[in-house]
Formats: sequence, C-alpha cells, structure tokens
Amino acid sequence: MERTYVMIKPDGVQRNLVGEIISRFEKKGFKIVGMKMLQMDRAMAEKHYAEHIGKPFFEALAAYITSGPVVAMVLEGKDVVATVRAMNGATNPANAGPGTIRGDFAIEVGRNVIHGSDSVESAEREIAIYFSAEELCEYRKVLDNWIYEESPE
Ligand code: IDP
Ligand code: MG
Repeated sequence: MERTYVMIKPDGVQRNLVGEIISRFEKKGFKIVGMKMLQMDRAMAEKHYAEHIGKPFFEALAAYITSGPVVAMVLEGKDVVATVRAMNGATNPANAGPGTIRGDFAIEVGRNVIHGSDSVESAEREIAIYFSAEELCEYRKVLDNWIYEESPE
C-alpha cells in the first residue's frame, strides 16, 4: 500500500490546526502509520528541501520551517500521494481551491500550513528523514473493508 509523508508546518501548529488537519485525513480513510512532533533544525531543512537550496525563497523557507515544532506523519492508502496533494491544495494558497487545506486555512505561499510529498519516490526519501522503520506501524483496521472494496495489501 502506498505511503506519503505529511507535515503540519509551524504555522499550522501555532494556529491550532493540528486536530482539524489530521481529522480530514482520518475521515477520508487514510491510515496514520507514523506520527510525531519535532522541531526541525537547519540541517534537516536543507535535507528536506534540498531541491530548493539556492532559490530566492530558500532562506525564508528555512527560517519558517525551523521556527517552531511541526507534526510529522506518514499516511497510508490507495493513491495517497496524489490525493494528499489534492487535499492540501496548490502551493500558493491564493490558487488553492476552497475545500483544500491551503484554500481554507492559508493566504500566503510562505505560510502555507502543510507539506505533502510530490511523488512516491519523494515520499520514500522524506519518510526516511523523519522516521526509522521501527517507528512505523503496520496494522489492520476493521473499517478497512468499509473503505476499500478489496482488502488492501
Ligand atoms: P510544495 O510544498 O507544494 O511541494 P514547493 O514548490 O516544493 O511546494 O515549495 C516548498 C515550500 O517552499 C512551499 O510549500 C512553500 O512553503 C515554500 N515556497 C515555495 N515557493 C515559495 C515562494 O515563492 N516564496 C516563499 N515560499 C515559497
Ligand atoms: Mg515540494
């Protein structure tokens, strides 16, 4: 079953959106298989956002993402990578539709509340930054049969 890395950014924590955001993913049917709170340091920011090092917004991004605790999680489910991106909404909240997390709760790209991996490969890379194998839980839920037609593997 596909997995993705999702992170409630420091503004999401400060603005009391942790419960609201987790609730959306839970209600959708995705399974939380890992979760923790942590504060990122500069080295973690450079690792996570390696592709953005050197871009004009990188320093602001590094300051933002290390400015307070984040909630890191791994979600599991069918097409979870693309679906979480859709639920998060466009990177710039000005372009994020209503009903998306960024569309409903954010205004500026530099305070866009949530992160979600952009591909299965990115998800694998990002999950490994934040979680060891022992920190991820493999388990079944009785509701799985009410969320999937076929029992998920
Ligand atoms: P994504 O988070 O939707 O994958 P990316 O383009 O990978 O978007 O950018 C990573 C993060 O960097 C964004 O979520 C946002 O917090 C920040 N960011 C991206 N572009 C800008 C910008 O132009 N100004 C300020 N921050 C930006
Ligand atoms: Mg990205």
